[in-house]
Amino acid sequence: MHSKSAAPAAPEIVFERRGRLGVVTLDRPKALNALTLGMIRELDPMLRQWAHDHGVQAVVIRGAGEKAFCAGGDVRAVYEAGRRGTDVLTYEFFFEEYRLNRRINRFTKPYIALLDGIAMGGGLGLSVHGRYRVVTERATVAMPESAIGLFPDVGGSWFLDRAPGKVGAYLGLTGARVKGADIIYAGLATHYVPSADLPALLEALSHTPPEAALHRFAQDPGPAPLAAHRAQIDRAFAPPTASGIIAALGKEGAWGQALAADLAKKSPTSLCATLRLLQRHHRHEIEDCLKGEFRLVQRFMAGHDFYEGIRAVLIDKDHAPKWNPASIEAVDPAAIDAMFEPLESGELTFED
Ligand code: QUE
Repeated sequence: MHSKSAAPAAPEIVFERRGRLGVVTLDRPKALNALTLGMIRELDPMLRQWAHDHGVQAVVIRGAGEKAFCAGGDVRAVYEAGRRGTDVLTYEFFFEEYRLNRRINRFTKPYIALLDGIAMGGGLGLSVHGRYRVVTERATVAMPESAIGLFPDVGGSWFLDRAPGKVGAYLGLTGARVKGADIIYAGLATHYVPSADLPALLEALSHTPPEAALHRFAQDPGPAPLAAHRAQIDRAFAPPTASGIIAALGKEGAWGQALAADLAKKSPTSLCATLRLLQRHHRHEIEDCLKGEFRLVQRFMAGHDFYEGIRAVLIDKDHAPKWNPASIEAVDPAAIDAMFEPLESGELTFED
């Protein structure tokens, strides 16, 4: 039978009103709530409407299921579209995702993300730009794109730049996964609340000013392990080139040598572009950051390493990508700078 089912397709994102709260639930738990273009196309207009709805005092966003807030963008769909040569998705997905990231960044009402599981890449783009980000003991946060031949986008050049010292460069280059206290230390979250208290927090948010509700439930996350490595991070990630950073890590004992070995597995183009991105966008506004990231992502979509990275990590899962260029020394710095040049057409713009 090919007749249409009477039941609508399962929604990927759910919107509810609870008192004066607008609640968003990312609802693809089997895919770790990875963000699809369809979800972006529902969330963006809902936020636009809620921004002007006097009955909505604040917005909460969370992920369905036990494991994830949002593991990232649906890069597998982008990969398949790009490989077929139908580049509308490789264009539209990032264009609309980055516009949504900027809408969240500029949202004038309290926007509260509940990070009770994995939040990576595109998942951070849906949370870090909001006014409040709550992490639990189950939160794991990372910008892991250098492993898939991409770079820390979704405003990464804005929010990693605002982390203390060289912590942003450390997170963006290595893709390090960080937990509770470190997430707050890096500026990526604002409050720590035990997972078991989230239902009560949500209830309080539905009838209490967000600041009061958050203050009532927030606990001390304990010491940040990252703080213990701050001096080493600031020294090792200070050099202006990727090869300089790897050499500096080699002089930071076992900790640094393990990180240098990690970095050697990442896409050389990704590492060089990430470093250049952070340098070029230092202290820039969100629109500038996203516009530059959009130029860069379009160059990555036209290149090699993104397709090889997705193949190695998400398709074949051999975790043995063959990067091209294969080494940092073989990456032409002029070619990296050329990736930031204006697009011939279709630059990222912001309308409202
Ligand atoms: C690096 C990444 C991503 C990744 C793995 C990496 C990423 C991403 C996903 C992902 C995970 C689960 C899914 C999905 C995508 O994995 O950005 O569709 O169901 O989105 O090592 O950057």
